[in-house]
Amino acid sequence: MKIIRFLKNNEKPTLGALTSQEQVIPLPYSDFMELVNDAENKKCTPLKLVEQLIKETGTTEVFIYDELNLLTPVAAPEVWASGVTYFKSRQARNYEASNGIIDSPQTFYDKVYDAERPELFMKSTEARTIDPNKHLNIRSDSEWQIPEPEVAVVINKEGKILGYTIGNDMSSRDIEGENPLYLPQAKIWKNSCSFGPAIVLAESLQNPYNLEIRLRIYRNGMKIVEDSANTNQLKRTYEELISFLIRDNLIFDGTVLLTGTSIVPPNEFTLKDGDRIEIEVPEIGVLTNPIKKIISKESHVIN
Ligand code: DO4
Ligand code: MG
Repeated sequence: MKIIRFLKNNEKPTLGALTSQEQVIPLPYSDFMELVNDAENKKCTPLKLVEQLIKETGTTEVFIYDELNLLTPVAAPEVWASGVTYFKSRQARNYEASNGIIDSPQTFYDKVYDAERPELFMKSTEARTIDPNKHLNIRSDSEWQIPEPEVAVVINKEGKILGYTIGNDMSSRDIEGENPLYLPQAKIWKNSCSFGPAIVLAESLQNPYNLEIRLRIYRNGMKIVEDSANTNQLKRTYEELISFLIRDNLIFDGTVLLTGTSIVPPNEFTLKDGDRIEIEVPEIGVLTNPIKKIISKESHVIN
């Protein structure tokens, strides 16, 4: 079962169940967590509750998915991210940090790949996260920027996995490569994160460790990057990442945790204003965002 959120009549955030015919049946909630909480109160699972609601209300009011103004499927107060959870990411981070010398001595990226404690970092807040189909920004002060297509888990405050979605951990490779202490600047800026378009309920996803992730980047209407990966290459379990995230931490219901990338566009590639990114996980959907470059002020100095 796939759950989306959209602006009904372009004004009211509304939850919906997405059918296999790409139709949307509205649900009586404005957010995903309302559904989860209602299911808990009624002592049933979100899947059972949605099935029951559809049976009771019928399909008198149905929307066409392609015509909807989509919102992120949950109003996530925070988005966190995991790093170097795939071998490919370890290689790419080493390349950035070593001026292209691949056989450099063991780096902290090698160490974190094997360490018990994973790399986890704050990626975004609700205000910095943008909806499917809306513009993601690229920074004005970076020459090497890429999308990072990632499977993401939606959790409650105890760390229980409620569902799976698709996230884009937009990254600046030159800022991170210059100095790993610049990581927050390489990862966080206005509109540097997007997720969606749907949440697949945890109970309806058969195997989250066998999800194909596909990336396509278009420029001037032409596909210029295409690649894919699979979550079967993930070095850690989702539960392992979550257990470190919630340890001694304050985590809110509806938090999203991106679980790392295994797709890195060719090293000579950087995103440009006007590009369009599509990230597809067939079991979840296609997350599409156009790219807009932040126009630099003449000087970055604040007077
Ligand atoms: O180590 C930096 C971040 C890596 C990352 O975002 C990823 O592996 O997805
Ligand atoms: Mg990432």
